[in-house]
Amino acid sequence: MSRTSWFGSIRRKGFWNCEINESTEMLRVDIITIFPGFFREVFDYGIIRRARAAKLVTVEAHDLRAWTSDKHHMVDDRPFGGGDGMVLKAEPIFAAVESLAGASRREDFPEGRRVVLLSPQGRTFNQSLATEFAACQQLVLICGRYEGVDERVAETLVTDEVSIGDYVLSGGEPAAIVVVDAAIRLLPGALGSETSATTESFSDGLLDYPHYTRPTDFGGLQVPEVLLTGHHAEIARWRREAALAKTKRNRPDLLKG
Ligand code: 9WO
Repeated sequence: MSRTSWFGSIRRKGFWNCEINESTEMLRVDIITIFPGFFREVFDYGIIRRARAAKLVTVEAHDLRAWTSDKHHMVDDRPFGGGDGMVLKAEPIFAAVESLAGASRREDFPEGRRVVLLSPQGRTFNQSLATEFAACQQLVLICGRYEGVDERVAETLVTDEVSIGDYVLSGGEPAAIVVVDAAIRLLPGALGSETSATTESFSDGLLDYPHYTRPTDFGGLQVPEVLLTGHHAEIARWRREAALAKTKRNRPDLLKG
């Protein structure tokens, strides 16, 4: 048997075949935005780059203007009831989701397909929601701009209205990057063998313990002695206590739940 036909037979069984992976395991992320260029490089680094190269995920940013039907490609309009600023129109957003996800009402999306609106009015994003998103087949993220998004998008189209925290941004794009990053690093195989998602912050409800590397003396700033002893049990105890102390100081809310 020649080398090429042996390789071909393995491929047909699907062990190394991306096309089979694509229909089963792969996460597809579609971002709807009026600034697709905003995302040009952010997904080209580190874990996300590696996950894309390994075909664990595809990420695409789509220009909302492509789904406008008027000759001026209007994505925004003035608010009913008056007030300053503009509101993103419902129609192009519904059309974009229809074409990217195959439906435009939340009850028509199959399980495994989530349509997310990033907005300060959403429920707060956390590690648990990141885990749910990582288990999806497709994530469609809608980035708002201007003074807001026509509320019919939140009322009937999206499955999740999500905030990454209590502050106002100039648009949903930075929040979409946060959500996509948190989900992708949780995909099976995204982290190298050197790192485990389960040993990091939040997996045990505490903040991470402090880290140090060489030199041991940095202009008089010392590394805690215990970390230099090689005594694994004592190091583990020190790390637990340091994590707890840091959580009490910076995030007491995590200890009350
Ligand atoms: C603008 C504004 C101006 C005066 C008073 C109140 C205001 N609220 C807003 C506003 O919410 N603008 C949004 C900007 C419109 C939708 C997109 N924008 C957005 C998304 N800002 N912040 C987010 C966001 C998304 C997810 N997590 C945190 C913030």
